[in-house]
Amino acid sequence: MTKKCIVLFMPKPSEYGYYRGLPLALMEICKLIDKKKFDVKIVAAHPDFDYKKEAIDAVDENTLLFGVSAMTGYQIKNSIEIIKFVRKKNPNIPIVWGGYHASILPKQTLESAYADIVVIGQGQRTFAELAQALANGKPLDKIRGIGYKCNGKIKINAERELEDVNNFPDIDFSLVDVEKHVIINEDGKRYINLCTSFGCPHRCTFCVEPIIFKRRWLALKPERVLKTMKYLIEKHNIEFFGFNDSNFFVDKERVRKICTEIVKNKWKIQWGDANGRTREMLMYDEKLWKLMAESGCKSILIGAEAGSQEMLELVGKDATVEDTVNFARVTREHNIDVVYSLMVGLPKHPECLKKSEAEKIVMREIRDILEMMDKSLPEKKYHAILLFVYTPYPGNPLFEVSKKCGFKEPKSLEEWADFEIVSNNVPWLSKKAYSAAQQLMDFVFPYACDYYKKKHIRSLGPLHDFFHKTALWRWKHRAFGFQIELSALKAFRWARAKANAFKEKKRSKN
Ligand code: B12
Repeated sequence: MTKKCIVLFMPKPSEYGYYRGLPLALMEICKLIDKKKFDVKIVAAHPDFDYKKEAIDAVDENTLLFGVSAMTGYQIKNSIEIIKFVRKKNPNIPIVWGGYHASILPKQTLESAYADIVVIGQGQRTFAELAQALANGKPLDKIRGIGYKCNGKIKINAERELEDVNNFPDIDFSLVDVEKHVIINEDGKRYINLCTSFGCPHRCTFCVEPIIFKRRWLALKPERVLKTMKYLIEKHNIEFFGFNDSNFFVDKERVRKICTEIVKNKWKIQWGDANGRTREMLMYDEKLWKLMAESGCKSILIGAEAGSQEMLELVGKDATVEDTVNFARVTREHNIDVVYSLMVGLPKHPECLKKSEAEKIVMREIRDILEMMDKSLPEKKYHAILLFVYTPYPGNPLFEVSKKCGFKEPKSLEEWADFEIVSNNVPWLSKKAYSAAQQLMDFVFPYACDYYKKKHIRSLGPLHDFFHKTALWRWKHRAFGFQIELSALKAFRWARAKANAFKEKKRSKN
């Protein structure tokens, strides 16, 4: 009998942006799939592939299901675009959605014509059971952790308990062309992404993790992490590991063990882009910081979020402004770079209902953030500061506050597909406040910091130096009006995006 084929698609994160990293979610859900019984084809929207053609070509009469993974926003749009073609080719193939968006809003996702089944939350075991049931024509009502359509009605089954991730086998890297997902980073190192833990024990009110993982943190044992790293070093000559974990640093003994073994094995690698928490990591002892640096830790991503205690409390950060300042000092001492992630425009019911009040709050948030960063990096050597305008993502407490403040939530999967992080989604942000935030997030921080320096020099040449100086000047003088550099950059980006879109259109026509 011919083997049934599972086709899985990882969409693009934004219209013109690609994610080159490994499609880890799809590789994770194949861990318990019996390869003797099923073939698996993973298609990732990658700039080097004609991913639309590949996904559609992969579908035939032998396809068991078509699965997609999506976070809220553009990934939904890109998935629907492909699903339309799949439906046209064979309307009987079950369409399975997984990932954060479908997990938060399973019923609403199933209300769409483009979804037949959703897998809610952790997918490894649920997906294997689902594939087995579909292949055997068995009913789906006993599979925990899914929702599905049955005779036009939506059914959401009993929840599935979170399972220890050490129960699952290692990732099968033969599922993808790993080389295509190796990125040469700014230092010329062969970079790959891995995820070694899932969830986060904290309670940030803007985050989706407490809903999906119920504040649990499920981590692979150090031996398992090291085994995978060893494989990638030996087989693919990986020199930099970027960790996608939501919080890599929860268990300091796990970190210690991983770092100790890296040093002991004399692996010439670097690692970083790992998410951590200031308060948690300030408890690390000096020996561990030294060990981390020695093992090649290059960068840590910190959700610093805000520059005032009031806002930190609103987002449930359980950390102080001083924690951010102290964290900057400790990491500087160990020569580890920090990527600070910050937000402005948080909803503060009932103040947000009055736009003039909201504007004052946002301007104060901006001032507080700059003051905090000035204190954190007194020598003005900035690595990376990522500023976001707060965007309400479904399912968390701040999303509910946002609704009270006048935010109109999208009401269907198709509406969520158009939900863009890059636009001003919140009604309480006045034009003036949004414009000041934009000046900081799109010009001042990216050009004052070193993070994008090489990339900017490549695209702008000597003009980068001029932008760098004006960015620092604007920062120092808090001068956010008259956005001449930003307007020039926007025009440049617009032209580049149009050229890329044209190239992509031409490619899919061929
Ligand atoms: C890497 C990453 C990205 C990449 C893209 C990744 C990609 N593959 O396309 C980039 C950097 C581009 C990105 C961008 C953004 N991201 Co992001 N990102 C991540 C991150 C750090 C890792 C994703 C990952 O690989 N996880 C590992 C896999 C194994 O876990 P998983 O996805 O949960 O998969 C499991 C289940 O969900 C399920 N499952 C998943 N897919 C499927 C599919 C099927 C068919 C099935 C059955 C099951 C299933 O099974 C898996 C195994 O249990 C996550 C946080 C995290 N740790 O997950 C945030 C996260 C997904 N991002 C998030 C957000 C908000 C964003 C941004 C909107 C904003 C921002 N500030 O970063 C932008 C949006 C894009 C844009 N317009 O630019 C949120 C999503 C919230 C939401 N409501 O969707 C997350 C959860 C971070 C957070 N805690 O808030 N992101």
